Amino acid sequence: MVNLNINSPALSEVTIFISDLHLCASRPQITEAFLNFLTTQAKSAHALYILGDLFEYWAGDDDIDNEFNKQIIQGFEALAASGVSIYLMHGNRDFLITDEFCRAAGIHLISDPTLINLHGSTVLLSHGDELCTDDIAYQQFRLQVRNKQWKSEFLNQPLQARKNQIEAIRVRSEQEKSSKSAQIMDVNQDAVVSLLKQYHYPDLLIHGHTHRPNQHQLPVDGKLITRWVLGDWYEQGSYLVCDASGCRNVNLINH
Ligand code: LP5
Ligand code: MN
Repeated sequence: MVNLNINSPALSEVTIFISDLHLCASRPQITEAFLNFLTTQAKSAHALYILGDLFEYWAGDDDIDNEFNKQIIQGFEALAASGVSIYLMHGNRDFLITDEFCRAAGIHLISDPTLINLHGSTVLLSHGDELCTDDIAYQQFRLQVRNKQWKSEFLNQPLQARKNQIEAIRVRSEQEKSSKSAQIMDVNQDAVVSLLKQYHYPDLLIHGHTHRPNQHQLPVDGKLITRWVLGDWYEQGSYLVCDASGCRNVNLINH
């Protein structure tokens, strides 16, 4: 079990959770909204948690010199220098991020799932893709690409060759998604319950991936557990903000 020894925030402090930003050079408005978010809302937080899919895709840490990526890294560096703790979890798009990127950006890489303590509540964090167990084709793909040897062989190829392969997989993924039902691409209730039991019934579960921002109440063995689902940043930025009195989803305007 991954149980992170992260300092719980003081009573007056807020913690922010985001995921599924899918940042890329071809969506400049979202990039601008995100860089602006880092200097405003995120800057006033105790900690910022990014629960996966920060980037549209990540082909390897040797891409940190890319102009677009540099801009994002600088945004994080400034936020970290201002005293905000930044935590990043892998998503299905950017699980090839490793220490080099995190060091440059001043980010702490955390495992999926990670359990934290927030004002006395236990909070389980996950990207959420592993909970979509009805999506058999995706879970098989996931098993293959998360394999250590497979990753190392993939990373041994030139950067551009990797990007070309990822683009091809993106096309295939979009084709396959168009014939999958919405239900197949959502989390499986049994998988959620099993994870919550494994982590000893946390008060909250926060995840992204499904792009269905919502708050669900789930009774598990007599305990009512809240499952927060984070929104994506395709059309509009959004974040979950938690303080000692609770959590709420906030949409960003004006990007
Ligand atoms: O991301 P999202 O939400 O759009 O879709 C996901 C699942 N798709 C993926 C694929 C990623 O979007 C693209 C790859 C990311 C880069 C990873 C870097 C390193 C890997 C490099 C590999 C060479 O995760 C999608 C889910 C959906 O979430 C909802 O949960 O349904 O899953 C799929 O669509 C997967 C397909 O069902 C199976 C794909 C088989 C591809 C086989 C490879 C084909 C040959 C490629 C040529 C080189
Ligand atoms: Mn995802």
